[in-house]
Amino acid sequence: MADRQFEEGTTLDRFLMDTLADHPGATGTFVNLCQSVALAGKMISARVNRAGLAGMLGETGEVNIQGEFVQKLDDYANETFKAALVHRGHTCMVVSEEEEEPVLIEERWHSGRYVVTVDPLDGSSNIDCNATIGTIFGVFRRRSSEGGPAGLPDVLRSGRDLIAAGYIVYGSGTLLVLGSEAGVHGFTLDPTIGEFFLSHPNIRIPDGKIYSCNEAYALRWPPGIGRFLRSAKERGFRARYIGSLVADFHRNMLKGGVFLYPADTHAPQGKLRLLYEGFPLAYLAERAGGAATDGTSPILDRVPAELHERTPLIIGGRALVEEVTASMRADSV
Ligand code: AHM
Ligand code: MG
Repeated sequence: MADRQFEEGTTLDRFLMDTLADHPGATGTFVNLCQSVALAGKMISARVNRAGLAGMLGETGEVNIQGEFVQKLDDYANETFKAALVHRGHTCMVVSEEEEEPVLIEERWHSGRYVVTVDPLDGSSNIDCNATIGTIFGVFRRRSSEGGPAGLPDVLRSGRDLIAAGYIVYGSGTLLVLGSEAGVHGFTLDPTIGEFFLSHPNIRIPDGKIYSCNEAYALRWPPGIGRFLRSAKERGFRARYIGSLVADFHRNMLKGGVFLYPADTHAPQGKLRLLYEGFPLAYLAERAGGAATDGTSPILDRVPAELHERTPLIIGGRALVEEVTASMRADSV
């Protein structure tokens, strides 16, 4: 079905209904879930666009489970996502980068079919300077029986179990990229009418000569990363790094290249989170013909032992990810 052609300009709703038609017997619950995600995305986009005016810049004064200062917009995005997901009956469990524990779902919604992982506002250190930020999400089908509450085994599982993932970038425009078995497609928000329209059908990561990493940390990295970067420079690569994973990843999805956030001597497990960042983006990369590894094995083969588990992340075009991973493996033989 990934090869099916969708017409540019199609609304997100129409696209979802068309893909639903490919699944006779489907109940439309997944469509409802995607509509809830899109609604949350529109609300966050509106708030991001007038952040400087609405007194929404700066920190709340709280520190989150990751030990990072919570920005007011982090808080707003987290609350908005929770509100969009927990009262609709499609979702039995939400785990958020901003929440220590899974979000509590009322008993009457326990029958929900899906589990959602979300980084409500990725790249939030960029908020105050108007650089691109975004939301990242992943979707599992629950494996516990519907009716009772979901539990940790519904989310501490292989990334291969994801059935969909996506992100929303709040940049010069707002774009929702959705990956599922129907392929990876991008929808641009027309803010004048509040509707997402298909603008980037069937995204495939092209070959590209871009590397994206925080090279200020190079002295702390494994030598294999340094060898790759030297070779990339000799081959005429360009460096692009915003410091907002979702924005760096999105650019590389469209232009090719590789994003690297390796483990280092300060962060031996890496910085990025497996459930909220690694899994969803790895799912999208693979669906778009790319790859993602932790330097040893494919990200999607990992099984997190805890909600906020971190991971090194090498992600982007397949050939480049394989080249970096091979270079890192050479260090361990
Ligand atoms: P966040 O989810 O709290 O915003 O943190 C993750 C961000 C990523 O978006 C980005 O790739 C990385 O942290 C940047 O880290 P660094 O400043 O160390 O380069
Ligand atoms: Mg993040």
